[in-house]
Amino acid sequence: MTGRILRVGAAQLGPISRDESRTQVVKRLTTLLDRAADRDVRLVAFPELALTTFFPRWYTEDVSGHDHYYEREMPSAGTRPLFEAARAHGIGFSLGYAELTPDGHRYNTTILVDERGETVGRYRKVHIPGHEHNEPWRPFEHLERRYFEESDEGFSVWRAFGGLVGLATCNDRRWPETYRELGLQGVELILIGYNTPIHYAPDPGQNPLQGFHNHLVMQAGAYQNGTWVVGVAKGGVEEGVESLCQSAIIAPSGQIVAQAVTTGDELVVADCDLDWCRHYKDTLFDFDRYRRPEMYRRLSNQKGVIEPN
Ligand code: ING
Repeated sequence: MTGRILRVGAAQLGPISRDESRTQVVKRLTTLLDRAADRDVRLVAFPELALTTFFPRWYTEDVSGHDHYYEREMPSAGTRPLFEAARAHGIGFSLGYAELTPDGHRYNTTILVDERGETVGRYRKVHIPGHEHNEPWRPFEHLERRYFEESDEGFSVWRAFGGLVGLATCNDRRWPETYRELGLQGVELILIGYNTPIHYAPDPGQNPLQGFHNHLVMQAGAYQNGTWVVGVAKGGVEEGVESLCQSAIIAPSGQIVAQAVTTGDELVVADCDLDWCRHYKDTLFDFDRYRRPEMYRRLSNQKGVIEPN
């Protein structure tokens, strides 16, 4: 490869228990950063909600019942050691966490931090899956729609690490709109953290397909937009809930070039040639030449299905 090579690490996390402290978790994150430094990695992607257990699996009467899982400032005393370790190594990172804003808004947030330890981007999750109210019939809940607001800030791409980097989170990866919104900004690398339970209560028939669907959507998104995609899990059996791992680094061709082989803390590394994107952006997916937005009016004007009469 002769282009702009960016060595990327997907820092997969195994389970985080409900009472694991920020200090204990940050120690795990800095250990993965140390491993990344040993392998000359320049950018590390951490999962969604990487500082705590996936707390939306439990219902609380008062929405503020989980507020101790949120960050009111970033970095904070508990997370500053992560920023300091990254800066010391000269490594950038993305980090997913629960954000509680000073005016009381709750978001499922991911930040992009450069090699100097400066936050260069922030993304708040757009597609919030699951349900809003207590559904005790489930073996575990998926109350993201109770504990996080849908972001109205949309999808952004930042110039960083010698390329064009975008962020998305978990359920976002299942929606083609996510990748195209980033693709129309020229994105060359999309970092996506996820927490995905294997059991899908509304349709358990999907359970054996979780791994297939996980890679399917990210490989499609990569190929159809000529971009690298890094999917990084927090998985394993977390508080009794089996969650998908299979973190993967996917090339603009849609090929998986590296993937996790464990269900624990694991660093998956690949050399991402950002110039590889041009092979697709300048040919098959030359958007300016081939797209027909005047034919796609439904895509941005219609929410649900409207069938013909
Ligand atoms: N998790 C899940 C995801 O989209 C989910 C929600 C679980 C969807 C299982 C389908 C099956 O991967 C988050 N956090 O969005």
